[in-house]
Amino acid sequence: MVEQILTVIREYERFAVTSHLSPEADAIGSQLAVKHILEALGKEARLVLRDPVPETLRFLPGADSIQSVGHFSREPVDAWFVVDCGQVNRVGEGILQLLQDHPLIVNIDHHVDNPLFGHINWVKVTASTTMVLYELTQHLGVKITPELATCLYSGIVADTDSFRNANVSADVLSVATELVRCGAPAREIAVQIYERRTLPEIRLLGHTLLNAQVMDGVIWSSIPQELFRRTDTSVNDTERLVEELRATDGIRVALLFKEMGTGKIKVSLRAKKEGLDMSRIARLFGGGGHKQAAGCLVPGTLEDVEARVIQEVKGALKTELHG
Ligand SMILES: [Mn+2]
Repeated sequence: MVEQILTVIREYERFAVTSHLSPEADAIGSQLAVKHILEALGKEARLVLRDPVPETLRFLPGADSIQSVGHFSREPVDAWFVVDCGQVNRVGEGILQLLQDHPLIVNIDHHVDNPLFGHINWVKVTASTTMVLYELTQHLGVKITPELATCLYSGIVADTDSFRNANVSADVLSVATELVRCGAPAREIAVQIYERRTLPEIRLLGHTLLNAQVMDGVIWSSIPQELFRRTDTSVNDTERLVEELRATDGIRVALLFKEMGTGKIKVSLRAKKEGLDMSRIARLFGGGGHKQAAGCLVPGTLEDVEARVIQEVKGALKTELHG
């Protein structure tokens, strides 16, 4: 499959690149990395995302070139790259339609449950999609500029939760080392990703921690619409709140429930240790993700969804304990 991707890149000239809804550093870092790689080879790359680039990720080199669906040119392209998408419908409305009739979709991802929706698929279970793209640069012999290094490194930092998740390996650390050597500004990237919370976000974090409940090794907190209103925040301001819950000593699983105001509840699931599969539980509710970090969007009320998800998590903990 790597060979096929190399052939596509060498044979064709015009590419489009996209990623998932609510894009984070691995999604945008991967998308921009593909652009830098293609342009280094003299190819044309157009980028589109359904959701806007978050303010805190605008530092990623090339972020300004990412277009909204409305502004995206409908000029034909030879191939589409879809990066960091565990499911094709995660690209969102508008882009999904553009992909549907295209004869050449290249799917590059690291989600274990990726159904290989592309015509060419390179799905490797590793820390980040940018890890896979680093490998692509090695196959292509593309020089890693500071800009490309910044995009690749940011994806690794975000998806390892700053080198703290179980997906950190010697390989991940050595790629990260190489990227810093190539000019990725490690401290600057850490500040951009972790230390740019607004005061309303900090207040929302405070409420989330105050409202947390713990039972049988599970910690959870819920954010009703009313709390979003009171703190002048939205679901976009909940990045990494669940990781703060997971920092509690002695817990096994952390859950965050967010009332979307659309009759649906967004659930983030985090396992403290390897072994418990959060993506399996997320899939029961129509979601997906990784073993240690997963999510789902569930129709229902806050109380109802809380009860159902917590019951599944407790069941999984029990099964793990007793065999
Ligand atoms: Mn990712």
